[in-house]
Amino acid sequence: MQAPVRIAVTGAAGNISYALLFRIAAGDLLGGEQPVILQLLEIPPAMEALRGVVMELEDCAFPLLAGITTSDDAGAAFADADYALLVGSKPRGPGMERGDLLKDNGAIFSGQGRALNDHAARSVKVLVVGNPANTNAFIAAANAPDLDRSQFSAMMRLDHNRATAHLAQKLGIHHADIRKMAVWGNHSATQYPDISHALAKGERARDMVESQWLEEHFIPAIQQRGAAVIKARGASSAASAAAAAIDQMRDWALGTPPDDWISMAVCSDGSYDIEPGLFYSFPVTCDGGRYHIVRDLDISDFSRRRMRITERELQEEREAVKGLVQVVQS
Ligand code: NAX
Repeated sequence: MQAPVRIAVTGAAGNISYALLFRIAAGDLLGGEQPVILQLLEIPPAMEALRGVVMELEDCAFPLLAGITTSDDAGAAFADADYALLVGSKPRGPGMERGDLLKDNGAIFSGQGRALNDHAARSVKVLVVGNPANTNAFIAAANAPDLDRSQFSAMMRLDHNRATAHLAQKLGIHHADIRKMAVWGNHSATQYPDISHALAKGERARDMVESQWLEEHFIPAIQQRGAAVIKARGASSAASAAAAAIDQMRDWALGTPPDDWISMAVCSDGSYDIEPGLFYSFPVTCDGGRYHIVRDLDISDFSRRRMRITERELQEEREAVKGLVQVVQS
């Protein structure tokens, strides 16, 4: 057996974690040979609920689960962590403005960025799930000066998986037969799910669908899918979000399949003329534990307009938290 790796999860008593932790402990993230230690972070009012989750994890007697720690202190939860999944965040309360939500979560993620900087393994990979995920990743990375920004990403895999499944349904094929889906930008209703480069059984998917379906059905359906799940289920996506978190972190750590890519929000290096420094979703390939933004894709005017809209939203979000990031950095 290999030495255990340490996986920190925040918001560990929440809905997504209730699906996520059991799959990590079962070996779905890093494979059936890799023991894991779960380091769980919660806020004090949720520690009792977390105790119940830990009891259930123990009751599963997972062969790969080598230990569990719980804490309400980010430094303790991130100590020597090889992977960190930042799921916990403050939900939008009644009458709360989007700007307030950005600021409240900004405070959480700046503190967690500092704690990762000071306590995590130097090679830690950090996946931000908690919303607003892209800007939270931007804040956490900005507060971790000793870590590289390429060690942070925000989750876009749920959007990517939704888009892949939706296109496959339209074409009447299995979703495994779709490759090279791309979702650009922010994890929000401005995201741009893009089938321009997608292949369906190796053929150009764009040639198989009508423009009207694309513009009036596909793009809005993916942008609004989270809201549709809430409307139907009375609660936000949890199991599918956990599955996407596993998919994104696993592919980042172990590599993307040959001849395919995934969508991942990472620190922009200026590719596709997206402002450097924003945490923007690009198509990426991964190998050796690193991601590489896919280069030189042809971008139509139709796509460019949509990529700009979601970039502008990220710029606005960054403006809303600017003071906080500057204060923390100074
Ligand atoms: P829940 O409200 O069920 O759980 C969140 C948990 O985080 C709670 O147990 C809470 O006590 C904890 N928490 C709050 N502040 C914390 C802090 N400072 N440190 C540690 N833990 C803290 O939400 P859940 O349904 O699990 O969703 C979690 C987050 O994922 C939300 O922000 C949600 O909006 C976001 N999502 C992101 C998605 C994405 O694709 N990026 C999709 C699914 C989901 O909507």
